[in-house]
Amino acid sequence: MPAITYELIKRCSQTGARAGIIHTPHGSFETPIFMPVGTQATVKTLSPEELKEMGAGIILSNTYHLFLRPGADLIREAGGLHSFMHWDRAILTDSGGFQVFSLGDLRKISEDGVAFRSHIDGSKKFLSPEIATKVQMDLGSDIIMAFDECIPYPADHDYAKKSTERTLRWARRCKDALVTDNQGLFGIVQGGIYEDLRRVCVDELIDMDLPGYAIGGLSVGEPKKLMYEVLDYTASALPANKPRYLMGVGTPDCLVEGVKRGIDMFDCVFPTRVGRNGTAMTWNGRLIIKNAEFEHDFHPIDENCSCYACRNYSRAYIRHLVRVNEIFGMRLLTIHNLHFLIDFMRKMRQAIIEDRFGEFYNEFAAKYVLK
Ligand code: PRF
Ligand code: ZN
Repeated sequence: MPAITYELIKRCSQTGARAGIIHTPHGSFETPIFMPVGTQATVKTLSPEELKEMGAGIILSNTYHLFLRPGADLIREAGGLHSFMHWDRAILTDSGGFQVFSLGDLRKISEDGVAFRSHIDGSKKFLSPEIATKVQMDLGSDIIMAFDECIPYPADHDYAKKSTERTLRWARRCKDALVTDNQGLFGIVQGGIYEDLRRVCVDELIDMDLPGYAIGGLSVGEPKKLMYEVLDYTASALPANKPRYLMGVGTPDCLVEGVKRGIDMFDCVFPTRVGRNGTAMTWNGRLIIKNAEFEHDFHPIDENCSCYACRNYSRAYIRHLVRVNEIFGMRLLTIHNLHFLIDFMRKMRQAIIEDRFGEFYNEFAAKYVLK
């Protein structure tokens, strides 16, 4: 049995949406799912118990950050990331490719890998497909991501083609470097905004017979309409019996559009980051809790939300905490936002199972205000 398997539960009769279950060595979770981001081996401000209470079945962490600090050796010594951070459900780690490429001038890319300077102390570092895979093996992540290049937007066809071909060679090297049966390697589809490149990339990755596939290189500044077009042909070309993961996407409107096109997994810093900035996510769009309009508002963030923050605290109180920069205010908004998104995914899944995803989609579009 491969470490990671996908079980299809129900397919929507009108769209590409699907409900499933993903099985991992650290438990199973229902899809479509949103994965909270725990970059530094913690989902900022929350304990694992709080994450469990809101129903998180898998979290994402980052090779790049943990490789620099505290280092893979220390986490291996601790018995792996699960034991180090006291999280016994599934963990997916991103490979570091994306983070390294965000460093701009501080990096130099070659066929072998990427030389870069640490954003912490400026020291020289190197990541390659082999090193990124070895680090993720040491971390003990259930799902290991291939080391890729996220092509910037815009990029011309020639650059995108060369980069995508290298990402494919790197994916094969990651597969060769993986020597464990209880972790699964996901390939990452790149190709920029070019259909021919996306299709070649999908075909080559399918030939590698990996347990899951991610779509990378989207939500990098391109218009949303273009992202949905790329998603249309990319997601539908991926195998139906494997999980599909759209990387770095997590606003409600993009989640609905992704699920509609058959995406099963998402991650994004959005809910946690905007929460720490004083913003609450709701079915009607974002609430800027800091705003003066909430000064005397003693209602919860959302009357219908069952999260710890909404059960016990008012908008006025949370606004006060945010304004005076109290950590508890950040915690309450992080709890609410993650609870909201996990619940949002659960409601989409239920709609798919009852074959009314089309109605869910229309109701969402009617209510949700893009800001
Ligand atoms: N590659 C990797 N991680 C990512 C991305 C990618 O393209 C993105 C793009 N949205 C987010 N995170 N490895
Ligand atoms: Zn709430």
